[in-house]
Amino acid sequence: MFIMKSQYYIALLLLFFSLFNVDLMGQRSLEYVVKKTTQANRIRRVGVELDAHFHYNHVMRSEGSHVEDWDCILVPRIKKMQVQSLRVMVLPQWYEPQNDNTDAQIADIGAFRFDAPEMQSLYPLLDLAQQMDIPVTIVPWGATPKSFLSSKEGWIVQPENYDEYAENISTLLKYLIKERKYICIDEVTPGNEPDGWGINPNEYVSICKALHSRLKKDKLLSNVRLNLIDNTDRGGRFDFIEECVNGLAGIADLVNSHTYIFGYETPTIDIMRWEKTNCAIAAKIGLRHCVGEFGSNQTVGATRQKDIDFYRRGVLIVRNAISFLAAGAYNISYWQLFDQYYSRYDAYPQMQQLGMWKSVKADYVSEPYYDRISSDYEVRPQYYAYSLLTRFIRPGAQVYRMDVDGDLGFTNALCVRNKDKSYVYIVANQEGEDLKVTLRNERKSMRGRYEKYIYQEGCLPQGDAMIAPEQGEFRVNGQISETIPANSVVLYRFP
Ligand SMILES: [Ca+2]
Ligand SMILES: [Ca+2]
Repeated sequence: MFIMKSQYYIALLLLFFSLFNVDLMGQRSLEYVVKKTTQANRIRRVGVELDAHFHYNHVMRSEGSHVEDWDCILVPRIKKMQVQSLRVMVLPQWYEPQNDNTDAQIADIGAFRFDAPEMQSLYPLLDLAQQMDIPVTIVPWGATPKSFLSSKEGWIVQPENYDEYAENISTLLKYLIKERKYICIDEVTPGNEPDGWGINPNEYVSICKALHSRLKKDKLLSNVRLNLIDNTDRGGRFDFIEECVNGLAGIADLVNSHTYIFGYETPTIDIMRWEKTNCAIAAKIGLRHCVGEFGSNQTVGATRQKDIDFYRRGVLIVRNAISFLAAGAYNISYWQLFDQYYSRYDAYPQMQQLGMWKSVKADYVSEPYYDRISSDYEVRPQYYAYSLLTRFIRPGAQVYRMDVDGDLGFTNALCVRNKDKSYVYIVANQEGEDLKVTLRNERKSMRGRYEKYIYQEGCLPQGDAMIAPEQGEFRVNGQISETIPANSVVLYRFP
C-alpha cells in the first residue's frame, strides 16, 4: 500500500515537473531549439527614431544643451551603438509655409524655404547618416492645420488636398536627393499614424496613390521606397491596416505599424501573435511588415512612459524586439534615440522623454529624481540593452525563431545568422526568477569559441560604454545549457 502510494506521488511529481518545465531543484527550465524545418526570416535593420529638432528647437528651448554636444556626445554614441537605420520626422510647413503657387502639378522651387531654421536641424542629421551609411526613412508627419494642405484644426492633421501634399513631399525629396545628393534617403512615409487623424482607409490610400504618381512623375521612385500605413496598434485591432493594404498593392514597397500595448504582464506569445498577424496581412499583397515605432505600454500621453528609467525596461524592449523579429518583422525601429524638445515653445511636460539617454541635467530640475542624475545626457539602462541588438544583429541578417516545448511565458530567444557568418543567440528572461536554459540548433550545431554578453542589474557599464564580453574562455560542443538570471538578457556570439 505504502509503495503504491509513493509511486503515485512520484508519478504526480514528475507530471508536475514536465507540465511546468521545472527540474528537481524547482528551477524552471526551457529548451529553445532552431528546428531543422524552421525557415529563416531575412531582416533589414535594427533602427531608431531620431527626429531633427536638436540644432534648432532643442538647443533654443533646453536649459543647457549646445550645438557642439551633437558632435561631442550624440554622434559618438550613434557610432558606438552601430545604429542601422533612422526614422526621421519632417513637417511640411518648415519648407513650404505658404503654397508655392496655385498649381499642384508644377513646383516653384524658389518659393520653397529649404533654408528655413528647422531645416538647419535636418541637414546635420542627414550628413551624419550619409557619412555613416545609415539609411533614412523620411516621415512628413501630416498636413499643417488651417493651411493650403488642410482646413482642419489641430497639431498635425489629415491632408485634404492630396495633390498639394504629394507635391510638398516630392519636392522635398527631390531637393534632398537630387540637389543635396543625400543618397542615405531610402524610404518615405507620408504621414505618422494616419489612423489617429480619423481618416478612413480609402482616403489614406488616395493620399498614397497621389504621392506614388507624383514621385513617378518626378522620377524619384527608383530612389525611395514607400513605407506605408504606419498605423497605431489600435489597442490590438487590425482593421485599419487590413482595409488599407488591399488598395496599396503596387503602390507600397513595405508596410509598418507602431505599438505601445506590450508590457511586463504581456505573455510573449501575445507579442508574437500580434506581429505574425501584421506579417500575414502584409503578405496578402506580397510585402513585408515592419515595426516602425515601439516602446512599453506604460504610456502617459505621447511623451512619457512610467518605466523609462527602470533597469527592467531594457529586458522588456529586447523581449519585444526579438519577438517581433522571430514573428517575421522585416525592420524594427525604437521610439526614440534621446530626449529632446520638439518645439522651442514647448512646456516641460511636452518634452519627449522616451530616449536611450536624457538631455542635459538642468532640463529635469523639476523632477524628484533630479539630484540622482549623475551627468548631462545620462544614459538609461535600456541604452545598453538595445545596443546589444544594434551591435550584434546586423543588416541583412537571417533570423530564426526558437521553439520551446511548453510555455514561453515572459521569455524569448532568437537565433541570428549574420552576413559575416557569425551566429548570435539572444535570450531575454523577463520572468522574476532564474531560468535553466538550453539552446540548440538543429540546422547548425554550436561549436567552438564564443563570446558572452550579459545585461544584468548591478553589472552595467559606466557612462556610455558598451557592455563588454564576459571575461574568460567560452567553448561549446553541441549545445549551450546554463542558468539565465532572473530579469536579464544574455547574448552569445559565435564569430
Ligand atoms: Ca504647393
Ligand atoms: Ca505648386
